[in-house]
Amino acid sequence: MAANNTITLYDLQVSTGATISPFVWATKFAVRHKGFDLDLVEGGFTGIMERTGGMTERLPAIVDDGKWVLDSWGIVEYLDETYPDRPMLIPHESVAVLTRALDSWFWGAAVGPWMRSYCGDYRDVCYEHDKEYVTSTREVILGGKLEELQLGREDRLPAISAALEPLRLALKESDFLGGRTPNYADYRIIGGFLWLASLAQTPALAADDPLRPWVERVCALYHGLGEHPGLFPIFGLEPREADPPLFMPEGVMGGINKRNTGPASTQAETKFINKDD
Ligand SMILES: N[C@@H](CCC(=O)N[C@@H](CS)C(=O)NCC(=O)O)C(=O)O
Repeated sequence: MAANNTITLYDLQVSTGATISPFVWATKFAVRHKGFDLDLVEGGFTGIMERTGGMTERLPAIVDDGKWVLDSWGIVEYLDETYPDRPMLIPHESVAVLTRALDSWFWGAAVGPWMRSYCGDYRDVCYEHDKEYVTSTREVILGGKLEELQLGREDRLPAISAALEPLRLALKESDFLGGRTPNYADYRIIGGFLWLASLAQTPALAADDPLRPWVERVCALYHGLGEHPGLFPIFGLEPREADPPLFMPEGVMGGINKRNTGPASTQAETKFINKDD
């Protein structure tokens, strides 16, 4: 049992003091969801091995009453297995399956493309002593000079915003991805938004993006866990004339949101299919 109801978490921060790692963000929320207090061990990208006494070169890692647990997903499994009497992060096995799918889609649709649009900012916001390491490793991963790769991002950001429609649709009728209350799916996805907010020098999403209330709702949890003063605004992208819509207007939604309530509800669609205008 966590001593003093507190779990130690190794953080991964930038020069503003904000957490950068999406996995660490998700883990911060996960620990608080279980009702534990956080004891943060601060630090940046270099020196993780030294800080953790050789336990890991990747973060997050937690220490619960002397027990080390590595990996964000491993930590969630550990917390639910060890503390089943506290609120569950994965309240049903289907949440694990669907969260894996959602997370994978979100990285492909948003986090990856945002990384290529903000990789210079990512390096610039790091601690001075981390910049050389972050530049050399990320230039290998991304295959180019960071400041060159992010050039022209204003042409790419609208399409990344538009690609988030499945998330907007999921949250249209629900306060959280967990339904009436949040679960690990919310924390996993907010991790990506907070990662962006830790570094973005220009907004990525429209000020009136329908996702904004959910982002703000999750960030406000646990006494404003996601409202660190070092974060930058991610809402406020101004669409240019030739840009595609940053999000779909109300009513233009398919899939589960388009309910068949009888022939009257499908009349317009049937006319369209039969081309009889
Ligand atoms: N599968 C791991 C991934 C953790 C990971 O890649 N963390 C990154 C930060 S986002 C890290 O520690 N990077 C250290 C480095 O780049 O040297 C998890 O989910 O915890």
